[in-house]
Amino acid sequence: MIKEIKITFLGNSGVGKSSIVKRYCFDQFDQNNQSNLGADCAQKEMEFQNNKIKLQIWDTAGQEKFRSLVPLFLRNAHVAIIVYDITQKSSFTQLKEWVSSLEQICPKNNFFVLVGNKCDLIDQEEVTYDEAKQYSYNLKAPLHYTSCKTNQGIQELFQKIVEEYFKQQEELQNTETQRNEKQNSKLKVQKKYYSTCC
Ligand SMILES: Nc1nc2c(ncn2[C@@H]2O[C@H](COP(=O)(O)OP(=O)(O)OP(=O)(O)O)[C@@H](O)[C@H]2O)c(=O)[nH]1
Ligand SMILES: [Mg+2]
Repeated sequence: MIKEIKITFLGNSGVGKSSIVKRYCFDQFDQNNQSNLGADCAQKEMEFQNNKIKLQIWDTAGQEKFRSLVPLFLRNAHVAIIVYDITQKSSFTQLKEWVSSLEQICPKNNFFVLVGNKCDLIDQEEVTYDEAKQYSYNLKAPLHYTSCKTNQGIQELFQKIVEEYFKQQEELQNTETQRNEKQNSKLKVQKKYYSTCC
């Protein structure tokens, strides 16, 4: 059976969301990429532990006027990728707004990662790696650095997301099994009690 994972990209306009998707899905980079006027969807298949995985990738528009559409693309998302541009401080300080939208829309299923994009422009950086790392640590979200121009970190980003997704699924399943086992042993004790008392 093919497992489908829905991934939604979030972040300010111009941080490079569409460029990450383009680089990963088509191995292309456009220096003058056009801003989204709505959300686009791309699909890509990959293998993970001998399983075929289909990634459904939603690339949302970062411009303020399209923000009301974002919840539509976050519902049912398995993973959110929140992107900032390492050369633009405001895209980093506004991460908290993206995180809070995500927490409101998907309170239970808010597995997300942070991406510092345009790491080829390190000489123009306005957000240091240490600052971003501290922020991601506080949020308990992994941090990835990428460059769509040089392709740095792009494959690894998606590989890690899929790995983490399966790890979380396994943990959820284990918790569920433990809960069921506890429930069953409680029932057994109750049954024993009732069968001996009369
Ligand atoms: N140098 C460099 N430029 C990048 C990188 N990623 C994206 N860009 C450039 O940044 C600009 C904006 O990129 P987009 O991918 O369109 O940004 P976006 O986040 O999709 O923007 P919206 O669709 O408006 O939300 C484009 O001109 C890209 O070429 C990168 O890693 N390095
Ligand atoms: Mg875009």
